[in-house]
Amino acid sequence: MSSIIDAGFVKAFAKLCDDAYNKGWHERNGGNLSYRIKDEELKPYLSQLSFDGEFKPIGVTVENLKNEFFLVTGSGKYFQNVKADIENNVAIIEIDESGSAYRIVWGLASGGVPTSELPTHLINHSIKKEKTNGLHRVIMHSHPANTIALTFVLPLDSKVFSRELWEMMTECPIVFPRGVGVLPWMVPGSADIALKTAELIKVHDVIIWAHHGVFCSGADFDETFGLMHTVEKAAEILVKVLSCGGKRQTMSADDIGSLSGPYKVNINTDFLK
Ligand code: 2HA
Ligand code: ZN
Repeated sequence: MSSIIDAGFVKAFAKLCDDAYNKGWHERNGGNLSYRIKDEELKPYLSQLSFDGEFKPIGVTVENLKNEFFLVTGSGKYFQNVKADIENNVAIIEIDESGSAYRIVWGLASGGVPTSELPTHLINHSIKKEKTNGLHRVIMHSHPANTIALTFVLPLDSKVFSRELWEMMTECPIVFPRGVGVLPWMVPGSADIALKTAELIKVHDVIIWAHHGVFCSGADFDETFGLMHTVEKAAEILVKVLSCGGKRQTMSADDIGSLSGPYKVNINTDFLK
């Protein structure tokens, strides 16, 4: 039987870590990634998991995630190392029957615990599972430089950020039609950042944490990486535009709104006023 290391979802997880590291979004142990594994993906490998570990409290209750399995990066682990040594840098965790505790069933072979942002990831998975009827499975947190830079110069307002990023590239309103949510600086890994992010993720797929990074949700690895990439590229264009003395012309609110029909997306009209 083949090793779980060769499973398609494990390889895709490692590829995302490697690609995101190569983009420069994951210095040192920065960022974290989680994936809600499909039953049929895990089934062939159940005999390679170990179910004798103790359940530990998550710190929050995520009822609709009970008995689910997640592949998650380890706390203090580097994205840079995931591809070469997946077994020591990531873990598969199982959520218990109550949705309030987890245990490691595979990975972190030489010790360790899941990402410090685990409660944030799980609360937000819970909301996205409900809001997308189970479609969204990936949550990614990165430290992309241009998006972070903008949190020092733009007002920390979801509408302002959404409009500025949408205007930078015609694809943007199509790729993130609900816009981005923006939060002020908060302590990473805290209950407060988890709950405030959860409020915004009901509406948006992308949340910008001021002076820290980006938190985003998507259906699969390609889509989630692509979302992070699109946001960060728009931010890079805006940094260049501001460095060149600012906009001389741009897309109007009407231009942006006119993309909804042909591209069959529902662009957030609250942000077009
Ligand atoms: O180091 O990025 O937000 C992991 C993080 C915490
Ligand atoms: Zn971070």
